[in-house]
Amino acid sequence: PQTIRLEDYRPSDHLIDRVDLDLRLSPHDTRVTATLAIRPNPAGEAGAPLVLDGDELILLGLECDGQALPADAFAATPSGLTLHRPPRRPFTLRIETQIDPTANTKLMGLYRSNGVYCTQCEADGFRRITYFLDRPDVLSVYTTRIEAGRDEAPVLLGNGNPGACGVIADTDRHYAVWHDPHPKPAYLFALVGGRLDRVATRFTTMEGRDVAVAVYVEPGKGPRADYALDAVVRSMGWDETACGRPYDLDVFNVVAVSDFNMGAMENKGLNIFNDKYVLADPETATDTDYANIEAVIAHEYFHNWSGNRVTCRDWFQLCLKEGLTVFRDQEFSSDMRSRAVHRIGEVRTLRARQFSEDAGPLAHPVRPRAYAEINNFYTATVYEKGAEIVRMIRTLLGPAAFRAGMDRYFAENDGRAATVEDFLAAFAAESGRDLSAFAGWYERPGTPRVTAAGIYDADARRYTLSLRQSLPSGDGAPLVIPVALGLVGASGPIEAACPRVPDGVFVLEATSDTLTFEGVAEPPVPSLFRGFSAPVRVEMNLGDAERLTLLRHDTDPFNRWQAAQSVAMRLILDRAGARLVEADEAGPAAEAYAAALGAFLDAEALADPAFAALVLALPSEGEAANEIGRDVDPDAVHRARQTLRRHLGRSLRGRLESLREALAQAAGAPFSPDAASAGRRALINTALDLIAMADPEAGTRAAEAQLSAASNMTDRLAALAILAQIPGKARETALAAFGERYADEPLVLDKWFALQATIPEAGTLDRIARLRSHPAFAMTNPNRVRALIGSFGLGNPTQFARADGAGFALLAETVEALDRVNPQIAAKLLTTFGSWRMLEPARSSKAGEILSRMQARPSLSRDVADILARTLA
Ligand code: HT7
Ligand code: ZN
Repeated sequence: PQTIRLEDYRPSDHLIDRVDLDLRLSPHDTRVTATLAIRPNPAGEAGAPLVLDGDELILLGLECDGQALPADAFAATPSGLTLHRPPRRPFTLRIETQIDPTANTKLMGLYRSNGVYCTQCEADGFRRITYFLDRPDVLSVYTTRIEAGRDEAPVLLGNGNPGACGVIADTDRHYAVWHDPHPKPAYLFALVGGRLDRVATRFTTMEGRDVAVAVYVEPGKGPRADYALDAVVRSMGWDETACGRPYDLDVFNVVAVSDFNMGAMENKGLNIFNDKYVLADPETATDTDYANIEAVIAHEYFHNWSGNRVTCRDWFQLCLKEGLTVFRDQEFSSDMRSRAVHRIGEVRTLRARQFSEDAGPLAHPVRPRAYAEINNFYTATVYEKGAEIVRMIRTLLGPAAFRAGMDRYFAENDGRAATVEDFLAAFAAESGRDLSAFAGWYERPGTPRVTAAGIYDADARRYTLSLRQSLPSGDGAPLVIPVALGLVGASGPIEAACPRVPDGVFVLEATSDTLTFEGVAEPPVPSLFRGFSAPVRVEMNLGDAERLTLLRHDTDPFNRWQAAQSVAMRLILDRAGARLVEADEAGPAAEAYAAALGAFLDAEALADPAFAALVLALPSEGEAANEIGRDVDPDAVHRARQTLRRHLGRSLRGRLESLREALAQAAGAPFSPDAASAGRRALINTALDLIAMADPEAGTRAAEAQLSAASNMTDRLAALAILAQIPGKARETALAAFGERYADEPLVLDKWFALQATIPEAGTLDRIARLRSHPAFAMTNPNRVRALIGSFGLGNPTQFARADGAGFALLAETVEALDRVNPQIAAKLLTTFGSWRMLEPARSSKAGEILSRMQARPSLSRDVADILARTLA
């Protein structure tokens, strides 16, 4: 496939100022008439042909300034329309195309989800609706007329503000016109038509604009949209008060559909969502679902400024909108919930998804320099590491200069398609800082490593800390790394002087540097990268006792949690490395760790249950594998982690049982999804999980009791997850009952599929084979595929990477079958092979064989071929 390179960027030779669309919706034969006001771009090449993008289009008609074009004036194929000699002045092109939304299983362009017409145009789906300059630096004002059967699609929605609407005389059809005054790239175009229920409210902006806010969902699901609607209103308020960004249309609509490739889409004034990120009630949604809904609703809404008002010049700049908007939604969620707890969650996600991506064959810079298929670059690196870069800018500049830089960025680039350079220039101008060395974060793939070493001179009361940075790619200038740090002693934080650490932040700009702290009265433990101030791996030779000092006394909650994680990680790695068997004793280091956790729980668990639940949770098997880095035996990692869990459960059992009792009383009724209540449930369920590890019989009884008494999905699913880990009749009975109870609840069935796919037992492969034939399983529904097969690849390391290769084979078969239906989701599934080279030789050679066999198959999609080529490179 053709490679597109950043260095080849050229402005478009033509611009399209206005787009008038007329769409006559019909299940198999939708007619689209696009009237485009085109003019030569002064910044492009004069007299160049007009080359419009298309994808699987049928051209029915073409006129230029009202005249049919002679056959030799143009060339049309399903994938493009070229006018060889377009007028060298403004002109109007009228194009009629025919499309089949029902046959569109790729879910890009116009398609039908459960009978609802909807669109997905980012990154390049608009060209599946009409021929167009489908690139983000061509901005146009759109007017859209949508026509459909009144019965089939009583609700017709478009971008912008509503205009005329009415019935079409003597027919069963009606129409609605929408006008969006804000120029936008084609990827932000959207329409929806269908039978939908509406929940609505109003919001008055800081500028006094009265906005009608609505959420549309499938009939009967209205009550499940209340939480999302409330999240929209809170997002609108937050963007005003925290960032000074008001909304700019008279309506803001959100629509939830069941078949959707990603989480949601920020189309101007008409956000389209995966059901999963809208629908919630206590019976069907977990606390995590509620938190995700809040975050994704906010994310898409915040794009209205970071992405829509200021868009991207080209797709290499994707992080400009995605990294920034993730940062903005993280800040929002931190303000709505516990900042410390949220930060820990962000970092767990980053490490699980982005660090592993950065360590494998799919590693790429936050701003890639080349791509074959842009849909494969909606990655954790662009999103999550992109957000960390924005966070580092704030840490370096401080909140005031950061806010001024953001304001300047929005003001200078409003209505423009911008670049990363425009973004950095705004902060440089406001702060007076040269950010050119910092820009390396956008260009260099791989997770930097910072190695620290300290020497304490008791006589001089001096502590010397040296820091050294290195990147996997080795060569190149050092990065600019903000290191938030402090010192902690046996009895609490240590105040010590170091002028190079103003406001607790040192900026590491050289490959190595040394800091000297004076007036240090006792041996300190350094608390480095507080709040995870940079996306790096930190290496320091600290003993468990020193780390547990941080757990006890650090003022930074993130590093308190990190300290417990580091001790647990070392215990897991030591066991996995020695390939100890399960029966082996946990050992004195594990005893000390459990004792420290016990003391921590006694002192703090009831005051902050959410934080306590995180401190109790061990690093995942995936994280441990990443830490090992080579020759990984997933079975050894699994056994090591299980042994530590069992040991914790046994050591802390009494405390965990008392905590469950105390918290259950505090939890009370009715259910509320707020962060404090969710935190109590998190600790109750973490405690039960450890108790069940220590005593599976007692755990089974308690989980069964919780399952039948639970008033909400969080507690019910947690109990089921615990039962699912314990082989036997109780598990099978519980799984069957749950499946029956929620047979008509697709989002709950997804949880049920996912839970079974992640059982770490040999029988899981057969179980998945059975579930693939379950009537509710469908390749056409991305959520279902992600639930069953994606969860298997990502969340079941011992079975996915089975020594006999059967797990890899199952994944590969699914990718091949899915590639014919939805290549984008197939390619995403294939990324689960990203860590294959890290496995021990027998397993990695099995994976390599299966991947090579797939590569030899004819007619792979560009999406899958691209991931395969990079995974095998
Ligand atoms: N900006 C949106 C990206 C997106 C997308 C990309 C490719 C294919 C399908 C898609 N659906 C949504 C989502 C976001 O990050 O806000
Ligand atoms: Zn986004």
